[in-house]
Amino acid sequence: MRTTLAMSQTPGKILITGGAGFVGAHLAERLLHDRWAVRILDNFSPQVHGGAGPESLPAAIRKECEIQVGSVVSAAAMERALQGVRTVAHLAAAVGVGQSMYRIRDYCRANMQGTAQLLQAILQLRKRGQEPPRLLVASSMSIYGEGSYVCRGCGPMRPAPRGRDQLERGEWELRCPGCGRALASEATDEAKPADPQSIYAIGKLSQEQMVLTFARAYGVPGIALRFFNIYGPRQALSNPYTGVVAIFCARARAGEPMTLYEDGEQQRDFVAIEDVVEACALALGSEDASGAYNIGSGRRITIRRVAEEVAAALQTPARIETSGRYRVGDIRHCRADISRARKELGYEPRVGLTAGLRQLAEWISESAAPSAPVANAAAELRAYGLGG
Ligand code: UD2
Repeated sequence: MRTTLAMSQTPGKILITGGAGFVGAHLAERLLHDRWAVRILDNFSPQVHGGAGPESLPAAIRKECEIQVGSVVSAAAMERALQGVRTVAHLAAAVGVGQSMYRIRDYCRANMQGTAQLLQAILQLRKRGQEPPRLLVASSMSIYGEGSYVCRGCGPMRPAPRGRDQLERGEWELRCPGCGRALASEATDEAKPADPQSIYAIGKLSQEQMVLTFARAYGVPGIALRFFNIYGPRQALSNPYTGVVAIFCARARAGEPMTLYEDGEQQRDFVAIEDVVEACALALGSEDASGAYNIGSGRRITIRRVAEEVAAALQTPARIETSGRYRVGDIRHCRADISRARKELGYEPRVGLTAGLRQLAEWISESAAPSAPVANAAAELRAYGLGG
């Protein structure tokens, strides 16, 4: 049975770290609507915000949230941000998977050190009599590495990632180590052991484990939401290290081809920001949610199909190129098994990809969303020997 916070109860003050980011700002709007008092701590990283500050945030957030500009790695900023809060949604993170492989120190600092600072600051305030807050941390499907698979001959498989020689040969699918058959991908549930394949993913796994371990030790609820591939309005299109949907939109708008890595038949689980925010609100409103939950759509789609859907949503005759190139560390297929979130949080994704991309396209056409070319991210990966 699920227990939710009683409607008469005011939910109190929440701190959203990274509250000016894509997920954070959508969550802030939703929680304002649900009568939370929302405080944001964000460093307005230029890679995400293009040099803009709080003035660029939606009006409701500017008017109704308390916005503190600062970094999660600063003890003083963190302690200030935590004053009087009953709940923390820890979303602040550096989020470029490829970039994490050559800016290792920056990523460890923002993601691991930032989380350490959050937890340390909570203990500082506890010494002064403030109850430790409930904790929700943004985790990621990246912690799984490859998704779950099955071999028709040998049964369920959790294969090791593809080696560089396999990628060099252009053999994209995973094969059964026993009989050599191509493996079929299956939904991945939370019991799959973690197998992170990037510094970013190691950081996400550490954040999740740090928060859940801390929560258990100090007797507060701790929740990690493992987000799959999120997309939607206000995604930072100019950030070349963001996800494939943003990259495809930026390229199509700039009249450049959308480039498919590998053969374009790799599969992912794309989840609309609206569904992600609903999952967060459900988790925050639940009295007994704890531990890790997959948050995706539960549906698989190929990247080629995503490119076609983006072109249709933007109503552009965009070119789609199959490059045969690859990125070291990319997985082949991963889709969420969302049974646990369904059962324990009451989560039910509602926005299909076509409708979700239409919302994204509307935002792009209404706003002056920047359309920077994104070629440099791929070039940087190649310069470090991380792309083929
Ligand atoms: C990574 C993380 C995920 C999340 C996401 C944020 C992993 C396994 N997952 O997911 O947790 O943080 O990044 O964006 O690390 N692709 C193209 N053309 C392009 C760009 C990408 O074909 O121009 C392909 C890419 O090879 C991959 C798929 O699109 O197969 C998705 O790539 P992505 O970077 O959007 O996200 P993904 O799944 O690596």
